[in-house]
Amino acid sequence: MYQLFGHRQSGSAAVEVALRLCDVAYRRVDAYSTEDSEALKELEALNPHKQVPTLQLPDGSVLTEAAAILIHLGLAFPKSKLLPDEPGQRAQAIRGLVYIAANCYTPIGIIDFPERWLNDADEATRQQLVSGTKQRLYRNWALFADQFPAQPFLSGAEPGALDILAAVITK
Ligand SMILES: N[C@@H](CCC(=O)N[C@@H](CS)C(=O)NCC(=O)O)C(=O)O
Repeated sequence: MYQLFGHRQSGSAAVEVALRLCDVAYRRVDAYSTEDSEALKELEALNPHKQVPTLQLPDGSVLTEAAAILIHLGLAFPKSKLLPDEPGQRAQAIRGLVYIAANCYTPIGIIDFPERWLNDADEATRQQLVSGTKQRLYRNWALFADQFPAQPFLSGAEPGALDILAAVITK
């Protein structure tokens, strides 16, 4: 069975939606890096970043990185329609997933944990980093909207992994 390490209101929601579209059995383990628990120790053993989503596959192997997990599920379960069948559309969907991971998900990690990116900085300097990163994040979403038109969905005629990740990460 799949085992999804996740947390409410986090990026793991995208993987949970995808697992449901794949119609596979999974168990969700609630864990978050700042909340000490047995589940967190279990998560750290699988993913030293202690981040969610982390997905353990039925064969015991571990997948991290939301975009990679969604691409894997889309390829492994074509009937889920997570990825478009047509190669050109599929390439654009994969590009969009990687775009979100690189340009939108990463800045959120800086906004949530600015102290990880500045050694010995005072609060005012941290807030400056947070504010600059937020502006960059909004710009990156605006450029995403320009480059990935909905037709009517980002994934084409039906909603897919790109729609799911965009919906979750914008929230
Ligand atoms: N590169 C990872 C980022 C995952 C991530 O930042 N997850 C957040 C929750 S949305 C998290 O676990 N944050 C806790 C931490 O970084 O300590 C991905 O693309 O999946």
